[in-house]
Amino acid sequence: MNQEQLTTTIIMLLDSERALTVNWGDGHQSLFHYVWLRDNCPCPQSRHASGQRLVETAAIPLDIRPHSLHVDESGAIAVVWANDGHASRYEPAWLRAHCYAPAEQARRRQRPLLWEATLMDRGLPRGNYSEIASDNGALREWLALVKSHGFAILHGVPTESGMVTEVVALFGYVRETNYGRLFDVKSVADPINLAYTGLALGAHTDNPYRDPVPTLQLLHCLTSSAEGGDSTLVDGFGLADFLRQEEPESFRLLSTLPVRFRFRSDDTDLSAEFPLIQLDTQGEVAGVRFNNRSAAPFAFAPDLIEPYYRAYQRFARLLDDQRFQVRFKLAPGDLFIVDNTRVLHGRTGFASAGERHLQGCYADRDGLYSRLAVLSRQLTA
Ligand code: NM2
Ligand code: OGA
Ligand code: ZN
Repeated sequence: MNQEQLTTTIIMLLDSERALTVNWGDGHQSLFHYVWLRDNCPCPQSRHASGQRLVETAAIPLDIRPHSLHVDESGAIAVVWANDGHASRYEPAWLRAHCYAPAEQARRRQRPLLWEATLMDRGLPRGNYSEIASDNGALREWLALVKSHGFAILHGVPTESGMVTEVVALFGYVRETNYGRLFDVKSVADPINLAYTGLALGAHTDNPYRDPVPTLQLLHCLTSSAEGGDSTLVDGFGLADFLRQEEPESFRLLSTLPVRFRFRSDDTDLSAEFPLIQLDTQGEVAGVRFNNRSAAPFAFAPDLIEPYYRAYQRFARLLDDQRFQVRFKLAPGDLFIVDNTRVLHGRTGFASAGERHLQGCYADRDGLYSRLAVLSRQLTA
């Protein structure tokens, strides 16, 4: 028997008052509570053909117990429940895949692939428009790069207006905002946003003044004859982890104190308040919001103002540090996509001589991940 088979082979069952203990062929032990097993019975009365649950979770007696329980001839666990005689059958591969032992959950969790400037030597995540538009395998690879790295570049996108939304259509839906379905990023007179000037933009996430924030941003280069305007990207998760190691107190302040962000124009007044570094329930970095030009005046208890400025400046300087930055210059036909909750983007300033014209739009990551999952399902079937 190979390792794969051992992990889904039941060696021994041990039933106690509230739960079933399963010993697997590879030595792992799982605990499955009876209430959990009944809740997750896969039979057609308990699960609709759509995959959605029919069991009324709230109606399961918390002290539910099996009347009988054994491993059947096919290796599955067969249970008849004492309270109502309902029969359930659980495939070992399904049980193993859903074992909730913390170590097993950690093993299954997909960690992002953190990067810094050295990613430029190893090669940036790239794809080609004509390939991803015509070949699902290539599309899957490119979307997987977006998921693992939090960004990817795409070459060969026709330099026609609106193509950036065609790229989004390959995996999801445009998120329309006050800036439009798509927006032109170029230097204009009377700009409503510093993005529409030739000024350098330090690494930032877009629209932190919005809740929910757009989780993806795309920028497509149509024209680039001006000097400057290089793109910079920083892995906010990597940087936050670095700060946590170097200066735990700064990390604590940035991940707990909320900062308000605002954007106002003639027709818009947006405001949202979040810590710059957001943590998940495990204490892992789950999101970054940083945009110096749209942060509202800090409003903390007086004794926190100076410590907060120290932490903020440390974070901002690290964002500016070449060690963490990936840098490239978009040529006409190039596009990049960023996970706007993880990767910060910026640009160097550009000259007024010549022309620089990008088109951008927002989209959401849930749709991209869904498309990636469906492609992976189809291509491995
Ligand atoms: N633009 C390019 O989030 C921001 O305010 C950055 C966004 C104006 C849509 C610029
Ligand atoms: C933006 C932005 C970068 C650039 O429009 O949000 O950050 O390269 N632009 O112009
Ligand atoms: Zn931006």
